[in-house]
Amino acid sequence: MFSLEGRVALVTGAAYGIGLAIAQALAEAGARIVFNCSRQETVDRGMKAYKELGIDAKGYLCDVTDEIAVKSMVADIERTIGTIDILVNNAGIIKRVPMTQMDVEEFRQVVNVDLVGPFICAKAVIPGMIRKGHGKIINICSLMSELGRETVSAYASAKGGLKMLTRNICAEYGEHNIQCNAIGPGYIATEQTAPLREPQPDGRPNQFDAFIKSRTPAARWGSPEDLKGPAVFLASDASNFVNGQILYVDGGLLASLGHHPE
Ligand code: NAP
Ligand code: GCO
Repeated sequence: MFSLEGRVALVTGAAYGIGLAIAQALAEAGARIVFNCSRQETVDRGMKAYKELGIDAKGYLCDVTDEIAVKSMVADIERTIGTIDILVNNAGIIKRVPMTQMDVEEFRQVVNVDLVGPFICAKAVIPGMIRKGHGKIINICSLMSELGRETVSAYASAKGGLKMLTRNICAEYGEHNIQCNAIGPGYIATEQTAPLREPQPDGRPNQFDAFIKSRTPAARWGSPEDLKGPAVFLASDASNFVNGQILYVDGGLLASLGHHPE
């Protein structure tokens, strides 16, 4: 029930980081991988990574906020490879700026990529899934789908909206045997969170690094590898009666108040 043999998976923004790990897991379960990024150099970086992993992936230069480009990419995938069975809405950005100092255009850009992009991609693949009689959509949410913190107002707003888009796709398309769920990663060690982990300019440890380790029962940052199993589960027949759920893969962070300092 965990096999993805014969399935076509589009993982957006999957040149490195969480997207690459998820795509690798889906490939190891048998899926054919397609991915896209908004910069050619990133597509090239991704193609090199897949080749080194022995994965025959196809990469597209496509910005998830550009509906015309997304529809063209999906049509080309359907024509050259096959109908998309699995969509992972992974592409995302973050801007860490105190809200009162954030330009409205910066706010709009984050929401555009992190919320409008998944809408555009899901809207493009659902018709094919309906024709085929099944489909899996996995949105990559966040702890910020549930919690706020300083400097991430745009990101939290987008990821909170993505949680509700997940539930709405479930409600609207469940009758077509389409399951739309989300993975909510905790704090994962990728390029996106590097500024939260790197030592301070004077060489002292990053206080946020210590904070996250104290807030997380697992007492560590997650790795993209930690997301592989949950992704295969939600992409496979093993989750055919799971719909509209957010699966938090956070080392227990959301369940805990955190350790009282000694
Ligand atoms: P990352 O290292 O910053 O990678 C983001 C990827 O998305 C890159 O390949 C990037 O390539 C692509 N991308 C960005 N904007 C795009 C656009 N407009 N169109 C297409 N592709 C685009 O991020 P990550 O840490 O792996 O995170 C991946 C996802 O997980 C994001 O949605 C993030 O919000 C979410 N997440 C991350 C964490 C964490 O702790 N790392 C935790 C929870 C959720 P280009 O720049 O070339 O387009
Ligand atoms: C931040 C981090 C987080 C993680 C992730 C947590 O600045 O707080 O980037 O937002 O990326 O979303 O689930």
